Parts: sequence; C-alpha cells; structure tokens
Amino acid sequence: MFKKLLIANRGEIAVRIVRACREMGVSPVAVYSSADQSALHVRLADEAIHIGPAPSSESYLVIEKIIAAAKRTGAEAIHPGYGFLSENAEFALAVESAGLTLIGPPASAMKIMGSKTSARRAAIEAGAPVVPGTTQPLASVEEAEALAATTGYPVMLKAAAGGGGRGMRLVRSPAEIASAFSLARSEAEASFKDSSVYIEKYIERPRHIEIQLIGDREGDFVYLGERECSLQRRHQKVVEECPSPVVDEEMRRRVGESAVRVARAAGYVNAGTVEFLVDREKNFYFLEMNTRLQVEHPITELVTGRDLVHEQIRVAAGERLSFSQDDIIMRGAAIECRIYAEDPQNDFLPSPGLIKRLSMPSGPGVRIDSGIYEGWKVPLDYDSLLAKLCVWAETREAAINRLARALDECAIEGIQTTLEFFRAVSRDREFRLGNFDTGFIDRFLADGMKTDNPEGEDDRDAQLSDIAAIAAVLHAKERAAKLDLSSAQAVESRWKLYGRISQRR
Ligand code: MV4
Repeated sequence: MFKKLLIANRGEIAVRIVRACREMGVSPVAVYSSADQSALHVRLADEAIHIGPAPSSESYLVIEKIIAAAKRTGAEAIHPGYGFLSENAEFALAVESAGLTLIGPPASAMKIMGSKTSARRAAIEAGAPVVPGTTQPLASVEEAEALAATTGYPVMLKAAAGGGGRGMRLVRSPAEIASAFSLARSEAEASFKDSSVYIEKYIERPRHIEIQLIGDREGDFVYLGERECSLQRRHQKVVEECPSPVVDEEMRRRVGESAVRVARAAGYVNAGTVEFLVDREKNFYFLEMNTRLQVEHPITELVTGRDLVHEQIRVAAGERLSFSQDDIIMRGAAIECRIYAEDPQNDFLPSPGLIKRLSMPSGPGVRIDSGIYEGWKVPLDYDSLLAKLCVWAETREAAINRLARALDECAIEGIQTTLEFFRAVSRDREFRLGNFDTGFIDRFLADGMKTDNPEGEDDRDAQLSDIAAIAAVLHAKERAAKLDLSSAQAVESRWKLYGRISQRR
C-alpha cells in the first residue's frame, strides 16, 4: 500500500479523499492555490503544497506543478478527484512517466471515452444498446440532412469532443438542420477546438441513470447499481438518488452488465460511471462514460455499504477487488442534495463570501461531505459546490422525510445557498411520487417551485390531508398557549422559534 498520496483537488472532494487516506493509514498531501490557504482540505491533510495563484489555470490545472508537488513530498500516488485534471489523458500519461500511480483509469481508456464518437463505437462493440445515430463525425450538411431523414426527426447534433450537455443542438425539422449544423460546428470549435459533430435520434423526456462500476487490474469488474440523475438544471445535477425509482432488479442486472461490457471494451480499470438515457418504455441507451469518481458517489456508498475511495486506492495499488458481484446488495434508499453557493431567487447567481454561521444536520442516516467551515470565505474562483447532504433510510419515502428533516436542521448564513430550493423539491408531490424526467427542474422553476399534479383525485386527497394537518397544528398551538411557559416543552419550542428567526436574518 502507498505510504503517501497527493490529492490534486480542493473542497469537499479533497476532504473526502483525506478521510479515506486516514482510515487506510496513508498520509494525505494537499495542494492549494493562494485562494485556498486556509481551506478545510489544507487543514486536514498532513502536508500541503502551494501551487500558485487563485485561477485554476495557474494552479489546480497545471500538470507540472501537481507532479512536482508529488515528487517533492515523496507521494507515490495521485488522486485527482473530479473536475480539474481528473479526465485528462495527458495528465494520466505524465503521472505514469514520472513513475507515480494515478488513482484512476489508464490514459488509453480516458481517450476512448473522451471522444463521444469513439465511446459510441466501444459501446456498440461491447453489444450495449446505444442511441441510434452515427459513430463518425458528419462530413457535410448534405450528410447531416440525409442521416436525419433516415433516423427520423427530432434529432440531436452533438459535439464529438463534448459531453455533459455542452455543444448540443436539438433539431425538430428538416428546415432547421442546415443552420443547426453550422451553429453546432462553430460552438464545438469554440468550446473544444474540435468542430466534429455527430447525430443522434432525440429521446423525448428521458430519464438519466448511471451505473457505478469498479474494476481491478486483473480485469474483474463489479457494478454497484444505478443512480437516478434526472434532476438537473442547465446540465448541472442538483439532486441524485440511489436506487432509481424506475429500475427493478431485472433491469438493474441488464443495465449493469451492459455497463461492465462497455468498460471492459475500453480496457478500463478503477472506478467509473456509465450513463444511460431511459425512454418512457424503459428502453435504455448508452450515452457516455465518466472516467472519474463522481460527485454523487456517496449515495451508492450508503446503499451498498462499500467505500468507493478505499476501493479505488486499493485497486490502484494493485490489489484485487475486495468484493464480488454477488456481495453487492442494495439496501434502502439514499438521496443527495448538492448545496451550492448560489441564489435560487436570482437565477442561481453565484454567491461567494464569508460564512458567518454554519450549522449542519446530523442524526440517523445523515451524511455530510463538506469543504467549508464557519468563518471560511467562499472564493469566486471555483465551482460553487459547498457541501453535499446525503440521507439514507429503509425506503424512498422515509429517505425523503429524513431529507426534509435534515434540510430543516441546516443553517448557512452570510451567503445565499440552494437550501431553500431543496426544501421546496423535498415537499413536491411529483418528486415524492418519483414522477419526473430530465425536464422536471425547469418546469418546477417555471411554475414557481411547485409542480401541478395532473391527477385531480390525488390533489383533492392531498388538499384534505393538508387541511387536516393545518387543523392539527392549530390545535397543538392552542394547547401550547394554555401550557405553563416554563415547562420543558415550551422551552424547546422557544429554541426552535429562535432558530427560525435567526435563520431569516
Ligand atoms: C440526449 C437527450 C435526448 N436525446 N441525447 C444532456 C447532457 C448530455 N450528457 C446528454 N444530454 C442529453 N442527450 C439524445 N439523443 C437529452 C439530453 C438531456 C439531458 C440528459 C441527461 C440529464 C439531463 C438532460 C437535460 C436535457 C437534455
């Protein structure tokens, strides 16, 4: 096992990796920019190396600085976390050339999955279902027109070098395709310095699920179920859950086995995620593969009871997987809310600044992965993710109730956060029913943070139970008013009241 491991990241994920190192007896080394001198990950690590000024292009993204920090401290391995250099094949090669071990897949697998057209070829080779479309870039407008006609409208034009929603265009009719094609090409060129564009049939109102997997160097793979990731805003995930409300055991096995075949076809090693779109008939189609540990990995850990970061470090050190497919039992349900420093009342505008008060929930089934502390000044230089609130319970309904409870315990003062937005989501009837697709969050926001239930009967039932709940509260208040204020109950409710008032400041 490694003695020392360098963490080429910041924020909550760097803290997450520090924790895994500690538990495994590996000494964690942090790197930090000038904006992160007093960041939590720096405080928790054994050593920390300053790697440059605040902009990530001059610090966390500079390959040579990361390698030099590892060499200087004698770290034998580097964990890239997510974002930054985590899916950069050039970085993977540089780590290897320096005689260090990357906690991640080989550069060759990153390259295959980095190009969406070659990823589709790998998936087809593996026998996985892919969205109908091309596996080579379109050569001309004429080719785009001809292929769209055979695929059938609507279609999507996507940047081959893209992914995660960037450089994508929906085309609903033949009249739009010529201009969409040239726009997609110039967007792709501007974003990725690669104008290659390919075509896919458009799947209407799909759900988005992804399979977590991990493989060792001997070629053994295990899939750890799926995560439901349909709740996104502008291609940024906001809430994820495990398992997906639409996936049953039989479907999980089929999607999981497909995902493993795709990973195998790409020569994959270590933890990775294979994304699928699911249509309304529950057909699933390979979309892309993420060659890194993902933000939302904790909900898989909560449901499977496995520590993915421990396992990543073990397989990178050359050990075999510590569990087999038969050992993976999905138990209960977990949900993650990503708490961002953004203002939901103001189009999710970033809200950096000083955290004046911080109070995080705890209690049964609650897990917080946080990169912040009271008195920390959130810089504007990086992603605005502050912390992840994850809950686990025996059932999905119990997990949502627990989430609502945990969200009510949260208080972050001094900056705007997405907490209130999650409180509204956790109360939403359609969310509670598991009735949603990738368009849910946009509709939810457009409707003033609520969704209309098309089933009138349910609405009336719910209204009646709302009325009953209001009556119960009024009754309780009346009773409390009659009680002696010095009684224990009254004292407790005054604390609660104080908490609410101070949160509003
Ligand atoms: C699609 C699609 C429908 N049909 N491809 C968006 C992110 C990128 N990873 C792929 N995306 C989509 N690709 C076909 N052929 C719909 C989306 C999509 C989406 C996918 C996952 C999660 C949220 C989404 C929101 C809008 C569109």
